[in-house]
Amino acid sequence: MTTPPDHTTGRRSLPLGNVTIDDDFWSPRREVVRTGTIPQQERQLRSGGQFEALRLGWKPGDPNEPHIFWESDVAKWIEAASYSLAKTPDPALDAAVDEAIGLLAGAQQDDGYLNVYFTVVAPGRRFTDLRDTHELYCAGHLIEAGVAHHQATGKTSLLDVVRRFADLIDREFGPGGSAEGGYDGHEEIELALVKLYRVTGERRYLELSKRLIDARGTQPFYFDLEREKRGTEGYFSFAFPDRPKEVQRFREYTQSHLPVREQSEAVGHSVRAMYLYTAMADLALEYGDDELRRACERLWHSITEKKMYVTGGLGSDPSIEGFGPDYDLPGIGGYAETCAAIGLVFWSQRMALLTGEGRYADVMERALYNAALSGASAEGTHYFYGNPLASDGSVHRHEWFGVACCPPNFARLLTSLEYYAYAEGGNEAVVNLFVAGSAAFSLDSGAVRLDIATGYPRSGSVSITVAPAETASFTVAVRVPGWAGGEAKAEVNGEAVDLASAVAEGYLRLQREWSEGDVITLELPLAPQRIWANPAVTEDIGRVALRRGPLVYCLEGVDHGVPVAALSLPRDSAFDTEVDEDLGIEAVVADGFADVAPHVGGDGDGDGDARLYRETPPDSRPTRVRAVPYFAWANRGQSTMEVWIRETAR
Ligand code: FUB
Ligand code: ZN
Repeated sequence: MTTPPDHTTGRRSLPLGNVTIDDDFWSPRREVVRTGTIPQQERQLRSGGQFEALRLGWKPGDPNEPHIFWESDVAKWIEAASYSLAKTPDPALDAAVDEAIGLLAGAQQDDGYLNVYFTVVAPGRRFTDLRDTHELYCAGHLIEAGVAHHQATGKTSLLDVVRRFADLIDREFGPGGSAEGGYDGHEEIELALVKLYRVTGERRYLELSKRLIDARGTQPFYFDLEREKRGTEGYFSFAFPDRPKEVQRFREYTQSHLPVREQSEAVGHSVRAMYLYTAMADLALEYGDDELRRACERLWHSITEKKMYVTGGLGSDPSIEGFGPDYDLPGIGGYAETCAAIGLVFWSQRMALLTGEGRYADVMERALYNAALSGASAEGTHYFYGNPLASDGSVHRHEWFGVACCPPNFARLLTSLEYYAYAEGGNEAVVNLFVAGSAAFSLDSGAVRLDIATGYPRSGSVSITVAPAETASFTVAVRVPGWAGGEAKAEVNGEAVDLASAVAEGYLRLQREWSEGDVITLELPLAPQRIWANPAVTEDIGRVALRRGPLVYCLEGVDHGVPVAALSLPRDSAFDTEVDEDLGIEAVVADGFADVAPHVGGDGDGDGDARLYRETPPDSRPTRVRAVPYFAWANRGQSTMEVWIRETAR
């Protein structure tokens, strides 16, 4: 296992091998990914042609033309499989990964170039349509896979391949290169190059990332220049026929309307935005670049105060798979792509590392436990692309997609949860997520292990046993989630800690001399909470959402005899919790009402008044309203669903 060299400033996440996860909530889900999701995705990639295309055998006229995204699907699968292999040896999976890497190596051209589409479908057109054709997006995913595979297995087979490709890109996008001054239409490679730098120590990869970031949005606009040079509109003109007329909108679509350092409002395609902002935060940390950091902070404000669903979902406008105007957060008809929530997990983690502020990890937790986790079914083989906050009953997960970005993204997130749970920096061990298991830190004062016991998120009790190699003075920083709202309690070795003075920037910072066996306990309040949206979100006026700890809840028709739109919850009704045996987690229940058509004749036979309009109000019948965690919805058949519940005064 290779540990990234220490040439970063501030905090960094722990290497995967330093973290063990043995957790009632996450371990079964990760096992499902290992035994169900990863094999299913391998089958899809084989039967769909993604593996086969790498043999470069496709010829004009053949069916199943290799698609411009395909390497990214294979790469994300390799990345997920690598993380899985790092934890659980599996010779068959290892062999399948080696086979895929062998195919990639075979598809690589002598000069290092690696992209099937531009090798067999559109040869001679490399780097001529950066805006649309995802060349650098695929390259970025390949680089991430190469880094993950090397870190997980110690092998360099894929790392060597992607380094040669990155070297070519460095040349082509550098002075005198064919794409000098260019950058990608779908950001991804920028964050990947930072990873490549960290694993190789080669600074030119970091500098290339910064060049791509700084070129973006400068004038003259590169995408205009390349179009003039090319003489055609670009690969996606069939999907965006109005693009030539909506110049600003489509510059925003790729976040290339302004230099990134001048951007303040999150606009355009939300997955692209997340990958871009992640790289900006990475670079802000690596270079100590305050201007980039301030841009990240402004964009953060734009998203979390005006554009983020309560689940951590992003993107309300399906026509661009991206952000709508401020406060535009429709339920039905919204988008909230799984990849965007995963991207928000990435960016939040980087912001937490950059700033040391817990509010960023709060959002990471929100996106992880809700909008990202809903992306796959309980059995790990069906997926959501969009994760809407309401459904008329027509929404369900799919086995695969023509553009299959979300499924392997989900797999790589769950298999690399280790990276998000902890961080270290200087003499501080940081706990960001509450996941049972252990974590080994290398602090200035020496080695320290933390053993975490918790039933989170089903229970709010977290016990952290501190085990330094020898008694030493250092800080353990434990995130106290913002949602705990001052109700959290903590003890060290049974003695109460005054959180009012010990919590700074969202972390309980315990600096003292620690000895083996010292125990920190944190008690987080898990009583269900009501949440209301700013009335500027007009769709949510008169509605309330429910949260229990990090989990946002929703109503599903399957739990009620009526469509969920008929249900309402009085503002003062008390909550109970009960275990949902099917879902294996607490449901929240309360007394509410169901609006039904009045009985005809009052004979109680259940026949409703079928007239479309009437002069009398509907019957509002007392009913038990039952909410389940959003991530778990659509696992019990198709039915209606709502996160934002109609609220009544009484
Ligand atoms: O374009 C590549 C990926 O496909 C995007 O990130 C997703 O939004 C989907 O369009
Ligand atoms: Zn996706």
